[in-house]
Amino acid sequence: MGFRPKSLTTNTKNMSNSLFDLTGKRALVTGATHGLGMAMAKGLASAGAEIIINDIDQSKLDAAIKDYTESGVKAHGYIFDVTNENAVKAGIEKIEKEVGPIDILINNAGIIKRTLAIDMEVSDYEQVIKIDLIGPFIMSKYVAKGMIQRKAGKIINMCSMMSELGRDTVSAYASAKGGLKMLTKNLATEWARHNIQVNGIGPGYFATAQTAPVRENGHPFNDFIISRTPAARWGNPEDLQGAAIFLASKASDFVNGHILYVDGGILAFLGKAANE
Ligand code: NAP
Ligand code: GCO
Repeated sequence: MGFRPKSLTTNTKNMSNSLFDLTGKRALVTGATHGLGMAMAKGLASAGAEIIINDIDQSKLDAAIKDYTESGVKAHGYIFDVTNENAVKAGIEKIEKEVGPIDILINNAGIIKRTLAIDMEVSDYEQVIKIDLIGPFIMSKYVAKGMIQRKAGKIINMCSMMSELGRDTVSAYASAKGGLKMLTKNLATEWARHNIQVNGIGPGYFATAQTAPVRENGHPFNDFIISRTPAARWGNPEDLQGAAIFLASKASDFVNGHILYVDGGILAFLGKAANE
């Protein structure tokens, strides 16, 4: 048998677990009062991380903290708008003072406005870009300050199928998510030297409040997405937990600027003729 490092022969099971162990790590997930953010936060908690969540709505935050507690997850909650630089700066200072240094940041907060470009108000376009692209920049800038000092950190940006593809009505969102893909790659190149890994997760189509308008009540988009997805289903938020744990853990210490698509095969699939 060829050379096998001692650690692989003596405690492979323990070693593989320690690669994904987040015990002692603090994770901040923005917009995590429900949906994909909550699922990923609970996933990180299952790997041992201490959870900090953010939102802009106090009543949703209070309800979410109750949900986390009932799920056995002790979550700290903080209210600030990710597009407000002063609020983000103050929020991160408050978190690092009250909870401790942030080791993992998931830039999850986001909105979508579905309007054909020709009909879209510039102000609506600007709002999507502000929350979905400028927000992650502001968050990353202020969390990275401490990570650079500590020479360690994990930043994960929530990209999208629309980081790669377009479709009617989502031009603002695609612009933001396409930009977020490139922001991820650029921050990765600037901060890798400080042992900060910046990567993205690109979900396919997931069953959350954000997609409910085009998924429920017999909307034709529902059948379309199921036909366009080789896995023939919408994603469940829990389907993202493994990717989040991987990109938040030691297992991804040499992964930089990567967008990990969790899409049931959509991006791999050209589609098929109607009568095939
Ligand atoms: P969601 O249900 O719409 O949740 C978005 C969260 O972001 C909400 O908690 C919202 O808070 C929060 N938020 C919005 N604006 C904010 C701001 N300015 N500051 C702080 N928090 C803010 O979305 P989701 O489906 O869970 O998706 C989460 C992320 O994944 C988004 O970035 C989305 O673009 C992306 N994504 C989703 C899918 C999908 O199929 N669902 C696929 C690919 C990517 P309030 O509820 O209080 O407004
Ligand atoms: C839409 C959907 C998508 C998903 C997601 C796909 O209207 O096309 O909302 O944009 O939210 O981003 O990855």
